[in-house]
Amino acid sequence: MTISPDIKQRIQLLRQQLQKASYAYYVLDDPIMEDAIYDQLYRELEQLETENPQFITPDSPTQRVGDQPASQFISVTHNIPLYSLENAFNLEELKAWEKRWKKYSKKEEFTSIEYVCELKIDGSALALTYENGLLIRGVTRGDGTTGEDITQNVRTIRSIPLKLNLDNPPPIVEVRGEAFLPLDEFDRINQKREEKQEALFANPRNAAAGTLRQLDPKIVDQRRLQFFAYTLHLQDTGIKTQWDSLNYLQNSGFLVNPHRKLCQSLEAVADYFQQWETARKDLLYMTDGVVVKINDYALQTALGFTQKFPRWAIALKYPAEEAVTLVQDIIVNVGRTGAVTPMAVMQPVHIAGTTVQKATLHNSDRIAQLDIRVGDTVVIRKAGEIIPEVVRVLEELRPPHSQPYRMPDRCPECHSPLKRPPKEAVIRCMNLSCRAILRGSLVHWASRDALDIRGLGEKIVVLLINNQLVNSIADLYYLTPEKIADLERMGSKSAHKLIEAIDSSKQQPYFRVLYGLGIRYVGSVTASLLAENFPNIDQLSQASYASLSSVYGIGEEIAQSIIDWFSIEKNCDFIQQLKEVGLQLETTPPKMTTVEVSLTSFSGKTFVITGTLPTLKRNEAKALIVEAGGKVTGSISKKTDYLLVGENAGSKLTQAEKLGITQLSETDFLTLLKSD
Ligand code: 0OX
Repeated sequence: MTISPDIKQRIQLLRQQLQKASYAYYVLDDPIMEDAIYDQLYRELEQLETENPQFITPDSPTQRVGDQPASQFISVTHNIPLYSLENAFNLEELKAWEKRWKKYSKKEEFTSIEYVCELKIDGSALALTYENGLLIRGVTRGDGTTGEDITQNVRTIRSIPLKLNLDNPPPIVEVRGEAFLPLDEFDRINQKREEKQEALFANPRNAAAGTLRQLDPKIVDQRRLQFFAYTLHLQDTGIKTQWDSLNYLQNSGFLVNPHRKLCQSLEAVADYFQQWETARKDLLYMTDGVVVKINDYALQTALGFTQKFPRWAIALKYPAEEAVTLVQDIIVNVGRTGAVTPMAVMQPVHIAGTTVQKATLHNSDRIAQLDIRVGDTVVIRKAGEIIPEVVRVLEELRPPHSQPYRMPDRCPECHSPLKRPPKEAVIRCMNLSCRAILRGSLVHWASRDALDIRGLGEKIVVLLINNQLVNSIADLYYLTPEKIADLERMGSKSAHKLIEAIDSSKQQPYFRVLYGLGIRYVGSVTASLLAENFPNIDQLSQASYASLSSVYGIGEEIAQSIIDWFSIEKNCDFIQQLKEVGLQLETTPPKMTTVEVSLTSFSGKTFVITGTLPTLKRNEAKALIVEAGGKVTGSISKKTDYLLVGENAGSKLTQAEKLGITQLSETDFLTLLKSD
């Protein structure tokens, strides 16, 4: 059969378009094509290539993920060793470094020195080789002299070009940089692992390193690693500075960190370091310092290397986010779903700007894995917005006669037996009348994205329960100012205010009530979907498994969880009580009650996201904004229109407050999106 030249041409065009779209999405962070269109063109290319395999080229977007798992990785000696960086921990040490290299250079005077400042990405270093513009090898750092050939895995990283975007690519070039896992991707992977009862990754760096050493490239492909390029090894070019090499890398199609800065003095370097000490907390990936490099290649060459480090570069590190402390106790916390989470109570320790006394131990598997005991000395870590966790136990410092910790077999609150449901990593209190479950349910009911009852926080909830004023959510609606005025620290004015807030919550829309019920897997996005498809609670309570799971976005697990919830008599009584109280249990046309803004369109609006959103992942929120015509940026400025705020918001919240930028909770955001 002769192949029509049209097919070859079509394949080439498809490839070019898909490459462009992928570059715009993964490197420029500025998509030019809808996902659905990309998928359709991709499938077309895939089919044409299957039918005409002679046209497959290694740089085709279809060739990113290999289908043969490796049996092992081959060791490769680096042509040029990958040096590590000398560390400085404060500005004094930075100054001492400048003095040292100046002395070493033996030059009398330096009129002007330029430094390139780069954020120090906390990931895994890689060396990539391109021959005639094509990626031929990707190798881990290893011990700096020898690494492992992980080309198959490297090819799955979308921000690494398979082909350089250069008209006349050099015969050979080596590019180095850092592969890393964005924080939201790290959270997603750990959440999945928790569901599957697999050991959790302690931090994004370990997760990135572990992923790169996976033998099966399909697994690597599912964990969306990214790559920032920072070193170019290229002979006989006109490039004379680190700054120009970064721009060359960017023009060749690599993702180069946009926060790099060319500094004309050590003072400017110090300013950069101080500025990023706070700002880095809002980045979507982990950084642990700033890398300072002498810009001029000639001076770099003159200075050369010590046994271990280049003399022309230094890592200026931020204070450790890990700290050592003593475990005073191990307690368990019972959440609103009855899930029992063990926590280490520790001697207070200062870490990443806050004093920490408790760290999560996740579940009994993690306890067994750590073998953590009361009296142990432990390393704890606080990373980004992740709650502190115990990374490891320093067993050498364990006191004699310590005993392994055993999870309780009864609920610490209601003493009923705890159970570990099949296929789950957590153990649960199954007593629906447990006070801990009631406390958690009330706090959730009153939370910002549910019924948003201002003034009803955990402290008041505990007082209401302890004084036997509230025994269920419905009881809230029978409280009067007189009944609560005598509670600790509650004057008549706040009593009136709280009762008013509780009363106004009766006007909150149906989907917020649904979210407030706390049905497992029903977050605010799912609650909105349910409210749209089952416009009143009776329809929802009688919905079949088939009709629930036929709704786009409602998976089997959610459908089953809803069925299970409504099959419990106590829950049906609860719904009846809510009806009697007068809560909204059916869909009414959306009203903008929470945010006093009227958005006609998201188009052209700039959003910043901070903190952990209750249900949406950052990239999901981002996708929704972009889809509706808006833009998401990483930092607050006067141009920011909205700040989407979740739990544990960082400094962006303070900045937004200062600039008077409108804040939206996830629910506010979804309400606006719906009315858009
Ligand atoms: C980083 C990073 C690491 C060049 C010579 C020694 C270290 N983690 O972000 N290394 C380097 O540079 C090499 N730059 C960086 N930005």
